[in-house]
Amino acid sequence: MKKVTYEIPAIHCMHCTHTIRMELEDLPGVTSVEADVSTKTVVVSYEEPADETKIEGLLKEINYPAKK
Ligand SMILES: [Cu+2]
Repeated sequence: MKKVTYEIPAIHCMHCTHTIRMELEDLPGVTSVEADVSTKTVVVSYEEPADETKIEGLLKEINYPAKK
């Protein structure tokens, strides 16, 4: 299992982290998502078939583009 941390400047409240968590957890292979409002970071644990390209693509699609 792999783990990646993203900085997401667009996070500003619990609603944002909730949306991000729901969307990422729907991505096949994503096993856990920890989103933190105060640090604007999201830690994603994943395995195949998920990969960083798919995770980053999804974040961009839902308007929370990641800075790594
Ligand atoms: Cu928000």
